[in-house]
Amino acid sequence: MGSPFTGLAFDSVEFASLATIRQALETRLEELLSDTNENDDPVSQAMRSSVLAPGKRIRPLLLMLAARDLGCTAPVLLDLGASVEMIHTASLILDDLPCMDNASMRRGRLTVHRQYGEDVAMLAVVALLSRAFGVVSEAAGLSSERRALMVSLLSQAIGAQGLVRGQYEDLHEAHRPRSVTDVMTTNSRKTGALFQASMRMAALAAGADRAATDALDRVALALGQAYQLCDDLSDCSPDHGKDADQDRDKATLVNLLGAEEVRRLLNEQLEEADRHLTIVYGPRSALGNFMRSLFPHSW
Ligand code: GRG
Repeated sequence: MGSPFTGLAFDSVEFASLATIRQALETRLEELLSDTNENDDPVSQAMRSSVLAPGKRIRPLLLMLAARDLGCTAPVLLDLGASVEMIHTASLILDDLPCMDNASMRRGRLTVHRQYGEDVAMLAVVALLSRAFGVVSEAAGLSSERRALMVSLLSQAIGAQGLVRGQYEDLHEAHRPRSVTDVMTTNSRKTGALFQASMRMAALAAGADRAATDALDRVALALGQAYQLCDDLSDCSPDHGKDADQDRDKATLVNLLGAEEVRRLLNEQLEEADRHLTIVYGPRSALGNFMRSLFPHSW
């Protein structure tokens, strides 16, 4: 297996640009998904092609920048980031299936089930989740207690009260009349949960104290809300690689409140995220810059 931070000595990560960190993550993802000689079967191909397709890598970058700016530059950050990206990609593959959003395009490519069939797509989801948990449980340089805590965080973020519940609500309740609070709770489960797990993993990896961990929690949840609000407005880093107009008949906040009010709520969430970020890192941080880059029309 290759070096955990191929092409980049990790102590230089302290000063590395976002582009360099992103590239190191891509390389690590490739390594982690190609580490046996027997991975030319359709499921392995589907895993690689979906994960290595051009995603924005928001969750791993949040994790890596949050930990690095707390003083942790351990190579294991790449593995933790890669595992979160595998879980996120698994959720996208499942979300795209005919029984869910029935999407044909994702990340600029045909969705996995369109390319490989539904059976392969579902098996790739299971295998990606399994690979992600394997990577975290074997992560070098972390105590077994921290590894176990991270596995537990991820399992809760995905599980019946996390992404899974958010997805269920989205599928079964979004076409009925809903309150603003209900929509925001679903958004938090669909998006906030994995942002939060990423930030908590960063805090654990860096050995952050309670105050910093709590502040990062608040950042993650506000960011999750902001990201969904922005998505509703189709206003942030537009993902041209997926099917358009999937939300037309849904109880989104734009449909419930109108675009102007949603813009106000968006600014409120971004201010909340910024306030808590400043508590941890001060007014100028790489994480803050990255966060702002996700909302180009809102700063
Ligand atoms: C198998 C982990 C797992 C979960 C099962 C299917 C499901 C439950 C959850 C899906 C929830 C879902 C689709 C949430 C949307 C999250 C979201 C904001 C997706 C878009 O994320 P971006 O913009 O996409 O970061 P890229 O492609 O850039 O990574």
